Amino acid sequence: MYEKSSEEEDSLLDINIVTLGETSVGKSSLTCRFLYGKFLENYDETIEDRYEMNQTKENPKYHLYIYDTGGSEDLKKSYLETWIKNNNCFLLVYSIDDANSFKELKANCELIFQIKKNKIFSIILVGNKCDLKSERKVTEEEGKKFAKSKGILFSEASALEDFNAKDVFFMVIKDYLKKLENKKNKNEWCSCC
Ligand SMILES: Nc1nc2c(ncn2[C@@H]2O[C@H](COP(=O)(O)OP(=O)(O)OP(=O)(O)O)[C@@H](O)[C@H]2O)c(=O)[nH]1
Ligand SMILES: [Mg+2]
Repeated sequence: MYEKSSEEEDSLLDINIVTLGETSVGKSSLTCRFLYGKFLENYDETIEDRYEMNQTKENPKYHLYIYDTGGSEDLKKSYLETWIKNNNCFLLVYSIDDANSFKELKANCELIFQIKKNKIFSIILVGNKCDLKSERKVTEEEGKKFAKSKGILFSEASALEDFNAKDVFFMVIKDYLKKLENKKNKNEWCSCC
């Protein structure tokens, strides 16, 4: 286990990723792929699971927290705004065989922009279950077009086939770190803000 010095401890950054999306779209399956490299065979409805990723020598710069949320209406009614307020990276997950799961995410995306306003945050739209080719209801183009219109990242993925499942987490982390770096550079050059 990599031991941090007290100086490093102070300078560590918190990256809080939250998975959002309708029930059964594969939020927990993607999370499990990212954390453990495994596919969840049995469906188990989530309420809220919190994971903390151990620091490694290769990744000593940030604390990574993942909040895997449940997609039920009751949970979202009670907690959606809190999940948005408390986190800075968002994995908006829909399932490519479920048009409604894509439609619902559009509203969630708007809400993130409203709540986070001028704060630094990053969003990736994830079209999961892209292995279900014959059951596809949402085209890749539709996902890309919506993401482009909002200036957010986009990727299709399959937790089952381990296709882009880990990459979607790395993409959102990288984008968030880039935004923080840009802000820092801007502040160093501009004395008025
Ligand atoms: N074919 C296919 N099935 C998947 C994939 N990802 C998840 N599933 C299946 O979809 C079902 C729901 O997956 P979960 O990961 O539990 O979904 P969730 O979004 O966490 O659901 P809630 O916790 O209820 O909000 C399970 O039966 C998974 O095995 C995928 O990439 N492809
Ligand atoms: Mg779940």
